[in-house]
Amino acid sequence: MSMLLKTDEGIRLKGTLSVPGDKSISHRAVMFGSIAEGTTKIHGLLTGDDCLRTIDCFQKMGVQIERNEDDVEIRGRGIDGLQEPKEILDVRNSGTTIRLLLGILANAAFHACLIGDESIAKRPMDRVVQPLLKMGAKIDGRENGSFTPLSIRGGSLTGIDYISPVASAQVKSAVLLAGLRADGVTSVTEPQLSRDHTERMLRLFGCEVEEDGLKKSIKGNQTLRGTTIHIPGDISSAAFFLVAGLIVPNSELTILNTGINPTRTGIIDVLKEMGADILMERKDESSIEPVADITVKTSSLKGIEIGGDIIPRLIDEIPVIALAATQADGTTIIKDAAELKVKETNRIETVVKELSKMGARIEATEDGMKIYGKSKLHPATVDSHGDHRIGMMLAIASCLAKGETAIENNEAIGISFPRFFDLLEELKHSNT
Ligand code: SPQ
Repeated sequence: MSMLLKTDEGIRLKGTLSVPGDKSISHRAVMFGSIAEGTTKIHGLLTGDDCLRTIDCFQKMGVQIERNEDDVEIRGRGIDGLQEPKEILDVRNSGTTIRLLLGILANAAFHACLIGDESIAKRPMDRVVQPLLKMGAKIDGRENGSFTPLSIRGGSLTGIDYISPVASAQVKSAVLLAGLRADGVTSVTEPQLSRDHTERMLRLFGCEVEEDGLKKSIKGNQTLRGTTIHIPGDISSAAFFLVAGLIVPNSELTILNTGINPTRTGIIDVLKEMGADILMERKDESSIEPVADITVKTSSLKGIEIGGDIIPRLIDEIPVIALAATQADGTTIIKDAAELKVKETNRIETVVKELSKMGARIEATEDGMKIYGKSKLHPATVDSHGDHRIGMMLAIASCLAKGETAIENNEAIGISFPRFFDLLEELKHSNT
């Protein structure tokens, strides 16, 4: 499908909005609720396609999950209570679903087959499969288990001390989840800190997770107990409106109840360094995940260098940070971000290709990109390539391009932000 976005002379963005629940936290809430003993109530679940896939997979393993809009009630079966699925588990576009599920299934003494869409078929699964094989799970798949389709038969596992070559929350989570039922202690050490929602939520479900710098450890034979979870707004979704409010002239936006877990707020740090006017008002301190209302006003931005330990804290926001950089004075260099190549698309390639069509001066590098500001953007026919974050970034870019911009494959946005286009239109005001 294609979406036509019209931008009139002198539009500005104004208003207060809420973004849908955090995708990473939503997946984990459904997964942990399913393998916990007792009932789990979730409020504010993201109802995008990725999280609906997670629900579907656990329903296929006999878990009773009832959903009323974004409120969900799960009758947990305990890890040992999951049933062998009669059908193939299809995760479609969701990397988090397949990788974390592999960690859970490594404990289950039955057989399961996992597939996804064309994008998932290109994404590396060996980063999760390798440590799980070391723990004793039986996994096979295309190219020796490196890609989907995959099949897994779990069983009795032994804890390992795993040194991960990549800073990846999906790898860390899969190994820790496998460790829940393994003999002994299971540890994962990563080169930089990735998002820590799994560690926080395991504690909420009554498990012990130990931390020693970048090393996270879990003892085997732990049981999760059902609980109640309130999911904050997704900072990765808020990111599109943060940047929109900064680069569209005469704008001011407030985004309510946004998750500000420090492992996710790299975008705030980077935008502030670029000169952004951002105000954060911290909310309820009692939640396991910190939350704030965030206000942004149109600002003059300057180019900066982004790399090193901050990359895992903003990896999913790089497409929209690249857009912000097209409107900054000077050059922005994004480096140490080769992980972008194995996301829903190769995000170095798709960002450079699509923003160039709109007049941005941007080039790909081996591990990131170089953006030369400031560019005047013009309308074009652009393509999300089936990647929700590329589609949303292009929709925000269209607000600077007077005229009509067509976004092809716009339906991908439903993966993480079902009402995105309606919300964007509601915030548009004329300057006169
Ligand atoms: O779930 P999926 O498809 O991997 O989603 C993405 C995204 O942009 O929405 C990545 F393409 O987010 C990942 C993120 O990049 C979600 C995630 C998580 O919930 O644990 C962790 C990050 O991936 P990784 O590979 O660094 O662990």
